[in-house]
Amino acid sequence: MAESNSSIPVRRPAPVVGTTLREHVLAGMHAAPGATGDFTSLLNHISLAIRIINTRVRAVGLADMLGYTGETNIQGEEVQKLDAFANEVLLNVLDRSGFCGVVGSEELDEAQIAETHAKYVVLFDPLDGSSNIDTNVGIGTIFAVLRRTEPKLSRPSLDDALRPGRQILAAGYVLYGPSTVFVLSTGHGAHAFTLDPSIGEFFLSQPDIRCPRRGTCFSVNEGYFSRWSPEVQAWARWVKAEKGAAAPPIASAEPFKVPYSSRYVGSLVADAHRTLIKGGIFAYPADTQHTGGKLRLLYEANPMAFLFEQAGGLATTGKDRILDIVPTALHQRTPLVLGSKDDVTAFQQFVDGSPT
Ligand code: P6P
Repeated sequence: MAESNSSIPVRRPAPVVGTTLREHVLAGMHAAPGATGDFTSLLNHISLAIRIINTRVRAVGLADMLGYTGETNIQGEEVQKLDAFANEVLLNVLDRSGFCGVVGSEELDEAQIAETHAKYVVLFDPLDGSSNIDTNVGIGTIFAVLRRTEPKLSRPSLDDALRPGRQILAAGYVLYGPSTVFVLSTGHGAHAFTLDPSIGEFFLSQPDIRCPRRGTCFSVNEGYFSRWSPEVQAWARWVKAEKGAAAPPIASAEPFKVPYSSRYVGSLVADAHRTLIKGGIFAYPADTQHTGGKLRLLYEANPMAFLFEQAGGLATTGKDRILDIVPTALHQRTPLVLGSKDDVTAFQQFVDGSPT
């Protein structure tokens, strides 16, 4: 697949269920004039890394991969053996691809800057939700790809990575759940591929995912209720239809059905995937412990925001569009509210009272 030149109309064949991921990205390349095949090859390298990680995730209890390495990463989190393995696989495969000028990982203090004029930036969380590994709960890999602006005229630098998420070329996540599902967007819709482990191939299983305009489920860690702002607390009371809870001033033809159901796994990829497919809202707001939010902008919030917008959903800080944030640091954090248009808008009504 290649970056499509938005000024040239591209004819993309409608995705067909059963198509392999490889065929899907190739079709994108053929539909994009002037494609070099580099982007296609990069995505295929990412798919290879994911299939290697998946093999180890599926046997984590048998391959002495449970537990911790004894190290702590820049986030101040204990590094699980599987975190380190997934990180190493992605770094090695991307390095061998020769396409990455800059690589940023949740597990690396600093971005890796290539000596070449390679034209892509890849940012990833190699294994998100790893505190759930030992309890066999869904975990995932999240990544974003950007194209360096003038790859042949400049040497790679961190600035290539510190760009707003609206400039993302491709983003995806993999949920290692009952099946291994890879959700990918290259700017032409969001599509889910399911791994057939018997042949190690991803097959298109949910083309053109659309996040329902409104859902019936909210996903937030309510254990932190006392840490939230009064406005977020008011939203939390409303979604549960607590007595006397204020309703959002959202002008909506259809009244909201409250109380919502509550679902929270504590693994972003699992909570986000459910929200993308079923609708509703996921929120990790700022709180007194995480005054700038907990989730990382470049390799968690931005890829998720790109995918949700491609599927017709919204992704904000509770106030501002995630994809418009101009990053200032590789590991900066952000509040994240994503999901169905109406549900995210209702949240926003509580937080900033902005008119619809
Ligand atoms: P909490 C996992 O550690 C993670 O980074 C995300 O995957 C998840 O959404 C969030 O943190 C859970 O955080 O504070 O609710 O445990």
